[in-house]
Amino acid sequence: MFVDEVDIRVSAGDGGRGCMSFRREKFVPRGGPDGGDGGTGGSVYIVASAHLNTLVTYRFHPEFHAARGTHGQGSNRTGHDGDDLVLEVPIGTVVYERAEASEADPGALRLVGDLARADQRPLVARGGHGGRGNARFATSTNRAPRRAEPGLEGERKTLALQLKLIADVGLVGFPNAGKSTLISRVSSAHPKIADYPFTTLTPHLGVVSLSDDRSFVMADVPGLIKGAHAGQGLGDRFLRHVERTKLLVHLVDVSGASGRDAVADFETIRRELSLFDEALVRKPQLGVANKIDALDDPALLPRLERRMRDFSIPLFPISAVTGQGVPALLEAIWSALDAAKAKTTEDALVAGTTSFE
Ligand SMILES: Nc1nc2c(ncn2[C@@H]2O[C@H](COP(=O)(O)OP(=O)(O)OP(=O)(O)O)[C@@H](O)[C@H]2O)c(=O)[nH]1
Ligand SMILES: [Mg+2]
Repeated sequence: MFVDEVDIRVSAGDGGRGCMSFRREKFVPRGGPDGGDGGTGGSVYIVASAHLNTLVTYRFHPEFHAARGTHGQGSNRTGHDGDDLVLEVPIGTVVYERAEASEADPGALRLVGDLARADQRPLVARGGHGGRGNARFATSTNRAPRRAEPGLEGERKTLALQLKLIADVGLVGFPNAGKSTLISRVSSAHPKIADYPFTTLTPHLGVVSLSDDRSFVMADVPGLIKGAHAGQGLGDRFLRHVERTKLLVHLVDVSGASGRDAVADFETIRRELSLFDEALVRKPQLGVANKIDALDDPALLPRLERRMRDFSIPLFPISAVTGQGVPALLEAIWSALDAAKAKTTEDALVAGTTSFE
């Protein structure tokens, strides 16, 4: 089960109580104060782990508590600190804190951390400090303080976790365009393929290997239709998985079997992408005319090519079923990725930063 959005509640441990106690010793009539401090409560951390690829475990288990600090004791014994709690999430998870929600308002989100790299580990709820024991309150004028503090409460938070897959290339297009057929041909990913729309209900990642140890990760994103940004079809909820890709591959069905015009399909999807986020259409893009084995209007290809050229998008005719044109497409994807990487590096240099990846 693929789960890419979930709310969880985390509570850090409360601090232990400070102790009030006085020394009792044989032959010492009045011992001084010896109440120890309470221990600190455990904190909650979230860590990005390469071993996970969905948030599904949190769907069924959304409440987490770190251990509390134990209370201080006599003879100046400090309470034990509570153990921290570390929750693992897949790399690519974005962690938000949700403001107090009400029935009408689901609560505004504040970004806590974007876990794009393994082992990033933000603190999400801090454990409470332990209270001070009465030994701490002794002064020259008050040698027998009858005062100790309670521990402080640990932080309690509602977090919204959102997974954004990390792929180099995102495949976008209408349902039935052949996205899943292509990814299963070029990688070992095997999403369901069938001759009806919305076959693929969740994103799939595939590693595409080329000669000379070159490889990249491709994401098959469930089909988009007109009105996706307003929730039509599966809506645009999966589009955030292509937000981080360096390149979009826009697949269009040119077989004519859909009964729609391929050029209009291209324009529709482009519009849906820009309505979701203008930055998506500014990404480098490649166009793919799929199903050329079943092309019945030869005039369609030049027409589509011309329209894509208006946006500087090159067009690659392929058949995901027979494999025709696929090697050339993969090489073009590789070159475009290379160019995109070089550009990121250049931008980073221009911006004067030295820490680019
Ligand atoms: N003739 C022909 N049929 C193809 C080609 N590529 C895909 N198909 C067929 O088109 C249908 C849809 O393919 P899918 O790969 O499931 O399409 P999709 O884009 O993943 O569709 P959704 O998951 O619904 O968004 C299947 O019946 C495929 O066999 C092709 O190159 N030529
Ligand atoms: Mg599919």
